[in-house]
Amino acid sequence: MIRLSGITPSGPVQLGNYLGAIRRWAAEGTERDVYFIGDLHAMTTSHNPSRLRALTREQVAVLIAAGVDPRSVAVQSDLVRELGALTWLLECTCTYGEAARMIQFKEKSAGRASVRLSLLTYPVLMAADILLQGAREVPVGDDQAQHVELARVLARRFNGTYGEVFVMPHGVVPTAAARVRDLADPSRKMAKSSPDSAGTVFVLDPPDLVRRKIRRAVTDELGAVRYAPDTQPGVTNLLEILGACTAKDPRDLADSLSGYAELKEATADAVVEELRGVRERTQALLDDPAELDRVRAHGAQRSRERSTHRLEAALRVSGLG
Ligand code: AQP
Repeated sequence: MIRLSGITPSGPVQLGNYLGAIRRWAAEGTERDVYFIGDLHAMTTSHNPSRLRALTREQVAVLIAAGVDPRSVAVQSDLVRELGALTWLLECTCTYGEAARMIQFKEKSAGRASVRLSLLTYPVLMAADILLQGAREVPVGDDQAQHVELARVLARRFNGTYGEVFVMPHGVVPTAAARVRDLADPSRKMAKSSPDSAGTVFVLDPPDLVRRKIRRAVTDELGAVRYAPDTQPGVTNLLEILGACTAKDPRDLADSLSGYAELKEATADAVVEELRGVRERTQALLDDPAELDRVRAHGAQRSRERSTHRLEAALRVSGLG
């Protein structure tokens, strides 16, 4: 069974990406899976080409440094021709209404004077990512579950109209994945592209910066360390992070800590320790371009080998070629 998941190079990898996704890919992934850097997805909003290239490279390095099997790592644009072709076939299978109804499109386009057409069509590209590789299992957060459902609808419609080409994928929402919130504003999730980096711990931040950000994390006036997501979101977020880094239950941790200063020190120590190895190995990989190029070339070749016959079949049954 092939499992497929991705990360978008829309900014430097942050602690939430690492604790919620990458660490799991490293622990549970196999050589057969696909963990890809979605650089094409990063182009749906305004982007800087050289920054995109650098972030893509950095993400390849972070994945390998975190222990994701290098044989399962790929860069999306290395298959841009194949994906472009399949996206077109799937766009010809999808209705405008289906694309426009995607909640993420509504959220991300709201209030913007200018919206790239690709923001509307990117769930179809995501369907192409999944269907081209024949992925059966797609681990996603709640916010992406609707996109996997669209991939299923398109696969079923395409197979039913033209002939059985695609494997039916399933979205799986991972259980108990850490959901890390912004340190400066715990009402929103930690994100790579947050307007304010004070609330975001980046995986490559030096330890003293990590400590500074955690010491300045927003808490509350109540003064008691309690696991209470609704009434104490800042404190609860720190407990979640500490729990994820130490493999302890955040509720038990709350009982063992007497004040906010102690909670912040313990969390800072745990995060610095958790990220130390990843940061050092990433830096070593970024200094070794040949190794990164080799991993990337292998990922591209493997993805192409696995998908060429499926793309050819899809083109043929559609009446092309
Ligand atoms: N705060 C988070 N806590 C736990 N998991 C998170 N993920 C993202 N943020 C958190 C998970 O990381 C994986 C890769 O995410 P993505 O790059 O595909 O997209 P995203 O969710 O939009 O990531 P960001 O960091 O929030 O980026 P921007 O700022 O561009 O929106 C996914 O599995 C995601 O669930």
